[in-house]
Amino acid sequence: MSLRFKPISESTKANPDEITLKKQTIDLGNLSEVVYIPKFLTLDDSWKFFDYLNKEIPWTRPTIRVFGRSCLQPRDTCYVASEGLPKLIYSGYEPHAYSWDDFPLLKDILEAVHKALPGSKFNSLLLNRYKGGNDYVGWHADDEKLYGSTPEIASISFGCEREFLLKKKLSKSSQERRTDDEPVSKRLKKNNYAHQHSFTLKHGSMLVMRGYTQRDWIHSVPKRAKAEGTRINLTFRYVL
Ligand SMILES: O=C(O)CCC(=O)C(=O)O
Repeated sequence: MSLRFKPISESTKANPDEITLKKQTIDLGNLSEVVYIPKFLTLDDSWKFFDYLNKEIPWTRPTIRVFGRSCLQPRDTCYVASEGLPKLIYSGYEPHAYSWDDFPLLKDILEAVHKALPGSKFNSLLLNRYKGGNDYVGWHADDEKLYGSTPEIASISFGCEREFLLKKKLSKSSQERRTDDEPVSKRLKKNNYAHQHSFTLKHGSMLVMRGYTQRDWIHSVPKRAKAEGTRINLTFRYVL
C-alpha cells in the first residue's frame, strides 16, 4: 500500500505559513532544545497513516525487565531499522528489526521528516501503540550509546492526544532510569522538579528533541484515565 501525501507545509489546502506560525521552539538551556509542530501533517493524511499503522504493523507487547523484575511493557511496540546497524536492546529486550521495505508507507513519512529537518538522516524507527489511558511510557532518556551524545529524535503522533512531559535530570548521582512501575504524580511530588515542560501531542504533530536533551532531561507519556482512544507514536532516530 502506498499513500501519496504532502506535509501540511506543502499542502495546497493549508496555509504554507501555518507550519511556521504554529511551530514552537523551546530552548531548554545548555544546548538542549525541543521543537513542536502541532500540524506537521494534514488531518486526512494523519488518519490514513493511523489506520494503516494500526492494521499493518506487527505489534507486540514484550516482556521487559525493570528493577530486576519481569513485566509486560505497558504499550505495544515494533522496530524498523536499516540493514547492518548494531542491535537495539532496552530493558533486557531486543526487538526484531523489520526492514523499511516491509512498510513502504513508513518510507513516505521518513521522507517528509527528512524534508522538514534539513541535515537529518534517520535510519531507525521505534513505533509505540498506546491502546488507552492505561498504556504509558515511564520516565526515561533515549541515551543509549548507539545514538551518540547529542541525538536528534523526531517523534510523530497519530490518534488520541496524550500529554508528553519533560523534566530535568537532578544530578549525576540521582539520575533516573526508565521507571514504568511508579505513578508519575508520586515521582513529581517526591522530587519536586523545578524545570518541567508539558506538551499535548496532537494527531499529526511532530516533536523534535535535539542537542543534549537526552543527557540532561528525561521524558514520559504518563497514564491518563480520560485518554480512551488509541495513540500511535513514531520516533525516528539515527543509530551511529
Ligand atoms: O510516545 C511518545 O511520545 C514517546 C515515546 C518514547 O519516549 C520512546 O519511545 O522512547
